[in-house]
Amino acid sequence: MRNLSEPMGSIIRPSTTRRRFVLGMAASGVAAALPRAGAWAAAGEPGALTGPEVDLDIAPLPVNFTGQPRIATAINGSVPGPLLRWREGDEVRIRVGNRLAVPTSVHWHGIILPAAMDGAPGFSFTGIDPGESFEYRFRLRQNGTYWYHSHSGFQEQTGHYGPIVILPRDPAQIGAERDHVVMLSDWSDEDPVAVLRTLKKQADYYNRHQRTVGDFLRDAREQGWRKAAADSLAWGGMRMNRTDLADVSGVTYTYLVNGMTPAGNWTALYRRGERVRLRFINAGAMTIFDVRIPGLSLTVVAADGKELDPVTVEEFRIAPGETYDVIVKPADESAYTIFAQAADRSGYARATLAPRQGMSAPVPEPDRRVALSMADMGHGASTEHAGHEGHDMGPPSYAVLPAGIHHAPTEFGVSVDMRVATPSARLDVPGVGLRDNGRRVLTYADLASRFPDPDGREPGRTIELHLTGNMERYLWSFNGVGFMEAEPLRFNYGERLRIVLVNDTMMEHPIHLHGMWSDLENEQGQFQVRKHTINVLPGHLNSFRVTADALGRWPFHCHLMLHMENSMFLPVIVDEEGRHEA
Ligand SMILES: [Cu+2]
Repeated sequence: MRNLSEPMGSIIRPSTTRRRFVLGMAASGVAAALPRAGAWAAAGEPGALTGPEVDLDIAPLPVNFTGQPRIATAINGSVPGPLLRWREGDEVRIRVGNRLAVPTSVHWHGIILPAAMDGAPGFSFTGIDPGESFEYRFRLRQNGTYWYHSHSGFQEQTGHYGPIVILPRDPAQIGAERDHVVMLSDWSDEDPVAVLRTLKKQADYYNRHQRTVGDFLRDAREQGWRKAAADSLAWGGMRMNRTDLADVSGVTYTYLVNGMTPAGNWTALYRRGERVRLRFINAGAMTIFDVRIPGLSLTVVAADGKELDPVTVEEFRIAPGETYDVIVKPADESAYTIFAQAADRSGYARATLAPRQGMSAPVPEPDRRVALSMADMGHGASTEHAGHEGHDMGPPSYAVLPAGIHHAPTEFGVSVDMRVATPSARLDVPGVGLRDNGRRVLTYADLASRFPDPDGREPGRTIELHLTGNMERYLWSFNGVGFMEAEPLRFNYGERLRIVLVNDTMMEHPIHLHGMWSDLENEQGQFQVRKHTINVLPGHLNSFRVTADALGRWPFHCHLMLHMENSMFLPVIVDEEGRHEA
């Protein structure tokens, strides 16, 4: 174990007790004495496994991220697990051994493969019992940045995740002299089961940012009394706590980059003039991150593994499950801070890009916390269009739902405490806390695949699903129906269909469909970008196309772990029996 009598005080310079906790007492959580441990931490380069045959060993591992010894769920003795560097076209074989006391699994997030290899227990796969092993085998039909993680219990929260880089068969169109994985995650010393129990008792427990009269007065000063009062009344009327931007926060989380705390300062090396490809992966269980590197422009070249028309920004939001590849080109030999603040501003993950180990650059303070506004919720969207004011506009029209949105009868029950009447379909919305922050922030409107619609057919039918919840009871669902009661969604094998997601809650939900791509559409219902995880903003509507070319039973769920568990989760069945109509 790390010698705790040598705190990292000279690096941390804590201003408060809580800040010290947020930054992490220990440099890295992984015990240095164990074999292969700290592969990520020690050299600043990931422990990579190359070649099509891989052995992964899932076992408990003593760690210490905060000064308190804990047990993580590790892969080959490290958190994250090893980088799997594969080549497109190869057939890979991964033997996974389970040395835990409970069943485990490995899900290959974003990889197109047969259902039996997908690794979600209870679907086309039974899980890996203690002492048992399982051999995964599938051919790689794609390239790019992906990741793997447990689909069993809360193991992902406790360290069971790792990155995948699939090199293209043909040389990449977008070159870089350096290549680093930047895997973001959130660590809690609390047992995730206890965290969920706490949230069930008091949903705002980890939210230490309740609004006060002082906040209202500040809003009034900045926005004028009328707007502040109108906002306040509207929120009061919906019985919502508008500051609840994250269920679980820096109160319990320490945010990690490649398994290193902010104090540990994981460092990516570069040489002057190099193009550096940074492969960001959000492996956080419950944390949406806002990422920037002060002093450098970020050219985003891939989303969820797939190449984009490059777009240059200063900041991007990344939700759990998503990946973004970014090219930076430092022109000097300075250190730069890779700064990933939690969307609720309760803490941050931090790393450094530098020509040498041991360098560092100033670390920004987290931005001021901004409350969710009616504009963020889409309610204000009609007044954002030039020339329109007030509430006398007709109902908005949606290209993908010509008859308007439809709340299912199941949405009218105790499991749903809010429905949005006029969701916004706009993609050029940065998300709460990023609006007008003075930086050029990536939005989904900026993401354009470098290829036309890979299917080419218009969707044959549309399935409308609402993302629903009851914040106070900490219940999450599709259309007000939790996983246990839900009828599976049925796709006809071979069809092209459209899914419309309407977010009736005040939280973002990164929705992930296994086994098939999610081809995000623009506001007009045209193909825009191929993804595997679509982060739907509060009060917004997103649509995507699916080609149902993968037989079997597949999970479809929110990638916020406690939302998935509790239980924004639907089974999808792709079969050839009969026709299924919307
Ligand atoms: Cu969710």
